[in-house]
Amino acid sequence: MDKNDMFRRELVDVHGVPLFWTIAEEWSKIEGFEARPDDLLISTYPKSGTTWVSEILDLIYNNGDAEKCKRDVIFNRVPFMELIMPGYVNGIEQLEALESPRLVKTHLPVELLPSSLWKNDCKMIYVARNAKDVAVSYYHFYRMSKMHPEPGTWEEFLETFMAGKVSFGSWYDHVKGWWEKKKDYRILYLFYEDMKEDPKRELLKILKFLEKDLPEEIVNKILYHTSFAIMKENPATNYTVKTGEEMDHSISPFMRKGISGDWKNQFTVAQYERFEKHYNQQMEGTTLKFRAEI
Ligand code: PPS
Repeated sequence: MDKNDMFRRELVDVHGVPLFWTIAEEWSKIEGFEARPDDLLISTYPKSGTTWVSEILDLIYNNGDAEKCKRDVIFNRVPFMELIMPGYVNGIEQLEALESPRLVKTHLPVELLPSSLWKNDCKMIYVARNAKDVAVSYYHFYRMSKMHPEPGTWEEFLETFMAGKVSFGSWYDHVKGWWEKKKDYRILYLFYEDMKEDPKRELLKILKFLEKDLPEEIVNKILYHTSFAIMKENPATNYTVKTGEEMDHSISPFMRKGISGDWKNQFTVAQYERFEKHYNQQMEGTTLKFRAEI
């Protein structure tokens, strides 16, 4: 397919959730994904720490062997389940070819998750990040990654984000949906801000959830290799192998800033006030609470 036909297209709704157009076209294949009981699902709304927690998990699965974790790029070690782009990638086929135990990445909201993942009672790790930092990170990602429609200005993008008209839909529905599912399934719900504040504490939570013990020395090694500075320089995690028609790192690198509270550099006071009002309406009644800075 001509790259001009593939990229910068309008999103297509699947059961009311806007998705990349080829994901919508291939939806029946994604719905039919066959989970295995020992799959570990890494679920996130985009730009919430997916790559970070994926690298942590691959290192855990490989007992902290950083060289082994450079065997391939992160999106081949932890395939993005629903990403089917003919001629580029097919997450379902990638996963079928992987040996167990598999690490599976998804950005799907709970209502769109293939049923076999629930039926097999797979363990799931969800990472959530505060909405304002996600909006900023997503805006810069829209600019550099051409599988998204053009973002427009920041002001325009922020409106699109608040309306849930971005790829994978409403942040509010996503984080609340997964929070509710936690009551009935084996879901470890983590926060990006907690990982920034105390990465060791959060890594130990992950190990407990996986019922895995690692010596202190390996834990420290994993923390070192998953710091932002190291992951930014690692070609197996920084997405720099994706270039040109897919991603333009000269517009904004995939590993951009890796901090909490960057929204303060992006939001005007008026945008902040409007956002907070809308946020409080959207998040009313939930026990889910976020920190917008640490
Ligand atoms: S994606 O495309 O949805 O899978 O992106 P995702 O990996 O979820 O999110 C990318 C943001 O996470 C930051 N990042 C990190 N922060 C801290 N530590 C580490 N190790 C780390 N790795 C990635 C990355 O920089 C993006 O955030 P921003 O705010 O844009 O810098």
